[in-house]
Amino acid sequence: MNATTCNRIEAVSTGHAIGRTVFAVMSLSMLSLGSVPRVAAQATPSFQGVGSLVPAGSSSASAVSADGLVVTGQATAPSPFLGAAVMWTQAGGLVPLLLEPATVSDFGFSSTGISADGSVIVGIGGNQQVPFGSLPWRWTAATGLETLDVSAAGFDMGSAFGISDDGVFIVGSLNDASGDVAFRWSSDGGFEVLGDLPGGFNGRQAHAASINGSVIVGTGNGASGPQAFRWTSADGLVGLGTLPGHRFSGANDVSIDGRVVVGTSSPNAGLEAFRWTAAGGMVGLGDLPGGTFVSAALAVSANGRVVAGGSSIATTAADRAMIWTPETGMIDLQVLLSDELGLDLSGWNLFLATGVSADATTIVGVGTATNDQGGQFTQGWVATIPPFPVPADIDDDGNVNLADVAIMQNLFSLGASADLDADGDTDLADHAVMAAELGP
Ligand SMILES: [Ca+2]
Ligand SMILES: [Ca+2]
Ligand SMILES: [Ca+2]
Repeated sequence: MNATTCNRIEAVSTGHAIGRTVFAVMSLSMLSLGSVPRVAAQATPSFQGVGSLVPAGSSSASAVSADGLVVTGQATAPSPFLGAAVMWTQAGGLVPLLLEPATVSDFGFSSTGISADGSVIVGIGGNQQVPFGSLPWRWTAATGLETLDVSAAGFDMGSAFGISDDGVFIVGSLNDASGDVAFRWSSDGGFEVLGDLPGGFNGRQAHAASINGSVIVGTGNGASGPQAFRWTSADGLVGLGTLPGHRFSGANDVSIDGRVVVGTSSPNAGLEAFRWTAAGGMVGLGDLPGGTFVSAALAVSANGRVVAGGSSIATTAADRAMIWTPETGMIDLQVLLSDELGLDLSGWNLFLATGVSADATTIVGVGTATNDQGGQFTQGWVATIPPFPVPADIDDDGNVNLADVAIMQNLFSLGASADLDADGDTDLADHAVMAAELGP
């Protein structure tokens, strides 16, 4: 929302005609934006494995573009390579992303993040340059896979864990004998070290960034150990604490507007997924029935309302992919896909959801599939589901008011879902719903 719109909304924030007036303001503002185009959600639910690069090879999916059409991950690579980062599309299938000229890799390459438009992929790689460690890398169609020059920042090794939606800022950690620092990197600005929380030991990692890299989340050093942080240039690293009674936490993803952070919190052993907002603090997301009490949040939709990860149903580990929304709580994704949406998942066990598209109608992850010989092998997968409705009370504070309007308008301007009528797009009809909820 621009300042003018903001002021106008504040100026009409009292009185009987609030809903109608705000709606009028929003409508004008939206028309001036030219109705940000959004790729409509795939109408038909679907599920498929991403396959493998070599016979009987394994694969995994780690992230997906905003429109759900480009998936990245890693896979067993053709000899002499061990593991390759991969890109998957419906038309192109699984394609390896390799250093050019290709170099035999001692440890393999894996991807961790993808820009909103799918044009930039980042990850972690080891090769003969770094025989005992890893380097952050960046891939585009134009440049191929290139490692970032960590020596320019005075370090030996590093890892890229994520990228801003606009593809400009890569985030991760830089490592040397003295420990790790969290960084953000851009081609214009190079490496920028993000600092640390007060106290603690080494181990700082930036894991994800908001749309333009202005908010970065990850794991820093609290006085009692690893702690989730949220970084802005104005405030630096700010610790997000832990769930009550816990000691450790880590943040794994952030909404497009930087408002919602998800991750895991831990007492000592075990984990619980959390969702954090400035207003509500850190809230535990629970656990799927069965097994032990274990859950982890790895990804969040652009609007911060759909969380993806894993939880335990039978063992002591996260052995089943889950998604969570404020309205539904934690859902067993395999049950949703097979029992409720009627998809054929025979032979599959989905054990982790690792990424979601902007509107969370595409979900990617890792599971085990059964091959022709009846053996189990690890494989990445892509599922599409209908959109979850977004309530007018977007910030879940129990009231529909101008704070929700502001969030909705900001999400809309950023191209994220504020799909209040759950028809797969965000447009004036959704703003009409909001206006009606605001009341006369
Ligand atoms: Ca459980
Ligand atoms: Ca609200
Ligand atoms: Ca809609």
